[in-house]
Amino acid sequence: MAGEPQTDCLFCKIVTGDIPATIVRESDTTVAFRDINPQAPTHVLVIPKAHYPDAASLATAEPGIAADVLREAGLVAADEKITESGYRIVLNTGSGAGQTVFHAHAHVLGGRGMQWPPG
Ligand code: D5M
Repeated sequence: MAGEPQTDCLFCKIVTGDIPATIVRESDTTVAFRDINPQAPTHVLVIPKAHYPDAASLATAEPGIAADVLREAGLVAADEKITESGYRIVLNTGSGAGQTVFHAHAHVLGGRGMQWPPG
């Protein structure tokens, strides 16, 4: 069923604590933890506790939780003191765009200069 935990999902296992992660924030609906392969001095992932394969399907099914993910991303940036220098929220969607984990997640990246367009 949509939103239910998936036994083969890495991020569902982080939500349940079956796989360890460095958690930096938690809300009723979301968890934020440090990316295992950081691409910037700050690189935190914000995920919904409910399982949806990507951000668009989350926003369609649970727009309130999608908004929670964005709010928490902003709060991570504030905690990490990167709001003034600027930061990037990335929602890779589909393997062609670089998505490797099919549980919705927002990357919060900051603490260094950024290029545009992204690679
Ligand atoms: O991003 C998926 C991200 O998930 C990628 O940047 C690595 C990160 N990752 C993978 N496994 C872990 C664990 N166990 N802890 C923390 N971070 C992890 P994507 O947009 O799908 O490419």
